[in-house]
Amino acid sequence: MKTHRIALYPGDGIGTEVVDATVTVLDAVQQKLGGFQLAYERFDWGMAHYDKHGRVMPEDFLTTLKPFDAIFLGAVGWPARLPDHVTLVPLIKMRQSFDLYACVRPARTFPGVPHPLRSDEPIDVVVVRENSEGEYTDNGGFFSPGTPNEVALQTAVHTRRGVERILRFAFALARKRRKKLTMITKSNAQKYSYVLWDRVLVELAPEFPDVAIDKLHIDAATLELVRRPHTFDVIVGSNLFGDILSDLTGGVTGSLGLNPSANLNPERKFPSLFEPVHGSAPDIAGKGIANPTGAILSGAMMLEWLGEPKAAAMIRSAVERALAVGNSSTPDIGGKANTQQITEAIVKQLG
Ligand code: GGG
Repeated sequence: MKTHRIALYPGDGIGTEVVDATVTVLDAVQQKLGGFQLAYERFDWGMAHYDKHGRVMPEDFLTTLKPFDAIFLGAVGWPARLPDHVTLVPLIKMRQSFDLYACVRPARTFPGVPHPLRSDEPIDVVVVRENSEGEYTDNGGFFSPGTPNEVALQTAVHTRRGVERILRFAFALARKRRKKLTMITKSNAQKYSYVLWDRVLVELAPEFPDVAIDKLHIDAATLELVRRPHTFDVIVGSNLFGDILSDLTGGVTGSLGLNPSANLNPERKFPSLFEPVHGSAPDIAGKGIANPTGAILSGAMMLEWLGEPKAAAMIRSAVERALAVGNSSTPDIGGKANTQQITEAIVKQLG
């Protein structure tokens, strides 16, 4: 029987709650289907580690994680205690050191889940976010810190190799879906970095003649994703734009709590990382009302990646059925159920 080794990194706030819920569902699926096993190892990094050791993760954490088949993360951050730019470091380090350059963030509407838009057209989009460079490169510094003359410099890095590989990935994904790719830039104002994106898109397009291409600047994209989100299929953008747009696609489809994500190393040289799109939500942490759906669907993405498509499909259908019933919805999607109740409802729907 195939065993997949999973590193669990629950992190902070509701991260631990949604990871526990996901493990419950993953365990139920493996018991029902058989044929594979998940062997977890749990790492209590984040604020818990900081309290004991004065840092959010051990220095050698990447060496610890490298032998795993996949990493499953809950959420990071507790801004009242430590600045977010400190708690986010391990996540960015994993993405950059393990070359997890393709961040895949699907968002869709679900029958039974209200969303804030007037139109009832179903929405089904995937944001593909460049995940290894761009605006999240650790490249900058302060000059004369704390003085009236202070200068902060932060330089984004966009390499031809980085842009080309993420566009190829997005084209290939669009080809498997509704064959429509929208690239987001701000090349009218950022005349070097995003002009490179424009050029590479034109160069690659002939390789994908069956994929219809559209381009939008980030400002227009935010407007159009509210006005006509159902017309989008695959959206590709830089690290920062992908991060922003995937919160928006979460918002227009009902709740960020529903959205999964995969941080992939498509060449499989390193373990890929799976996490809900949402953060640690300190305001509701410990109350037992977090929506675990985004994390559970991230678990489905992980199983698909690990070569267990049947198990992944089983989870997706169970989530869909549980949400359609309605009485198992958490408060973020207008219901009264708690994390445990929606998790039990999903397990029940596994059939
Ligand atoms: N679920 C992971 C998490 O905590 N995300 C919060 C966040 O701010 N992430 C930033 C990013 O994805 O770059």
